[in-house]
Amino acid sequence: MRKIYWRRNSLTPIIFLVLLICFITFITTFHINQESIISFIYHTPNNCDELARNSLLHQSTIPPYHLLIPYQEFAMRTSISCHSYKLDEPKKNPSKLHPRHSQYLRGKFPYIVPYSNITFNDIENFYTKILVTKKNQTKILRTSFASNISFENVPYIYINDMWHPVGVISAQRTAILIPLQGRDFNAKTFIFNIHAFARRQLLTYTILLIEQVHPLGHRFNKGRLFNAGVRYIQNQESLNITCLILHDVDLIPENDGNFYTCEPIHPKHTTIRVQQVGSKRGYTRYYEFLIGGVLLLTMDLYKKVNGFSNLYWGWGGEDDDLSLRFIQRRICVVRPSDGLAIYAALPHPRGQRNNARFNLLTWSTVRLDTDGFAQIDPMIRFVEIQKRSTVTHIKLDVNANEDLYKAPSMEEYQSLTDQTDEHITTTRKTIVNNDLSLIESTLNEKINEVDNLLPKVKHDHKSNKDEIASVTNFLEKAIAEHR
Ligand code: BGN
Repeated sequence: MRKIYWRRNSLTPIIFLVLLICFITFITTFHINQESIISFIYHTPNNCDELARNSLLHQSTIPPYHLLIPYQEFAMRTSISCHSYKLDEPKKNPSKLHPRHSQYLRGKFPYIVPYSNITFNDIENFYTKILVTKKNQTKILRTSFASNISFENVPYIYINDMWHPVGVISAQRTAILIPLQGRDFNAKTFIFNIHAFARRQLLTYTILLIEQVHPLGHRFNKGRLFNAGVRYIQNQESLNITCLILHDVDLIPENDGNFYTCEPIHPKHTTIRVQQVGSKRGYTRYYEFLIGGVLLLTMDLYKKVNGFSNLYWGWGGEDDDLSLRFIQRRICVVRPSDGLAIYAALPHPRGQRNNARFNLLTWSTVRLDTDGFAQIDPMIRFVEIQKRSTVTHIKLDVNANEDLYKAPSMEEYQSLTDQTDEHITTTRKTIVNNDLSLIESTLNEKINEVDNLLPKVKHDHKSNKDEIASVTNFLEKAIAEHR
């Protein structure tokens, strides 16, 4: 009886085993092939001379297991929005004050555009002398650099490189980082206004202007400036900064309800609606998933995505690159409500656009660990650090060690862009074609195998049936005889 039972079921495990082996072979072959195709394409330079000359390519050692993110896709969604997330609204805590409990908040607040002759000394004097000596000043002030100033005189004190509200411990220790090249007037207007704004929110804060003084011209590298600024803050351990505010120099926040506090586990983007100073066209909204302009995040988050890429020279893209880094690390971005996140934009000439940005963005997530904050040190040189209480002015060479980290000229960039464009297109085609033909040939192989196997299985099946019949016959006979 035992024998019959075993034979009756012998077919199912065999077929199952054969199919399993086929499946495993198929999956393994497919993956190995795909990896080796991609790594072959990206690890092998087309032209060795070109590779040696061009450090940009040098740094793009692209591992084989990342997806390409085509421009059309990320333009639609460069960040993940945490739609259901409610911004932190802590209750009043006497030991650590959140700005929402400040008695100085005034809602939408008019910014000041000073006369163009304003100097950094004027700003320093204003906040450390003029304003401080006018106790509880709320009436209008006239100065040589602006008229009708009605900033509130919030009691503040400057200790150990940070501004502290008197008698209050703020919830966070904040650094406002402003990268720039030239744009002096924007910087002075910004600093003049942001102190008043930060004070109405009772922040404990410091302000850093991070200026690129070398190289000059259109080769502005905002990513390197931010990375350098964050490194500076990290090195000043006594500052003990818990919240980084990455701020464009031309944007002035207009509503006190736009709290300059970091959320504990999400980056916060606050530039939702922007109006040009003096324009009658009202506020414009940028694309939904922009994170450029003003971004607030903790040091931990900054390190988690390895900060900014160091490869974006000229205008545009570095912020979208950071977005992609958040996506890669599964971090979503939060935003305050539209009514609060409003800014005035100061006028300035437009920077030279970076034609290579689309291609750089395509490979962004692939470079995450090898191009960013952790790699910044050899690329920068602190030229000068000028400390005032109202601003620490850091002047930087962001292209130090040129041999290693040479930035291509605009012409080199253009040719690189053209070359890379073509390169990407052919690469994608090759991958797709290879995948398709691989799938097709593997399938054909499997079909052949099954075809070959079928007669044997049929034959086995028939002989099994015969054997079962003869044994059953034998048993039936035996039983009958026994009776
Ligand atoms: C985008 C720029 C950003 C910039 C915003 C707002 C690019 C990359 C291709 C989509 N991005 O278009 O860098 O902050 O405009 O000005 O150009």
